[in-house]
Amino acid sequence: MPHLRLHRSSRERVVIAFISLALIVAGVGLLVVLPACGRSSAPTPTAKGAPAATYTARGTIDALPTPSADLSIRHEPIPEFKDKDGKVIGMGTMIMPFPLAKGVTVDGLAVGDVVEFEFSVWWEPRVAYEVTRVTKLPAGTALNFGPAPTGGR
Ligand SMILES: [Cu+2]
Repeated sequence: MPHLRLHRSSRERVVIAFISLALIVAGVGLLVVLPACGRSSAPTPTAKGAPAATYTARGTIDALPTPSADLSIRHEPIPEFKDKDGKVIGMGTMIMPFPLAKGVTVDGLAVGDVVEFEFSVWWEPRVAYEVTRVTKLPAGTALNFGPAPTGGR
């Protein structure tokens, strides 16, 4: 009976199609679930504890952050800057990368802008800086990039 045989095989095709569909759905489900698990177990970026110190400084925006580079600021001397042991060593003018603390944005800032900013320092487990606030100062605000007045070495 060619007709019956045809009927059977088309029913088999339907069953195979359903099994394939089920496997595809299961596969896609795994792909969706696995990265979500990976994301939730990722280490938090701010597992550093309380900062050793926080400073306020002024400078100009040298470069805005990109996916591969931090915000870069040319800052005035920071005479009160302390080393790992708490000794005041000061920090002279430099162009320095500043990772942004969570929630801090540079919206409205452009290269060359004069800013006042606050940043925290950690020495443990390794030296790290994070900008916690960036405030734009009026254009033309005079900065002094002179040598650091420090008691440092
Ligand atoms: Cu610096």
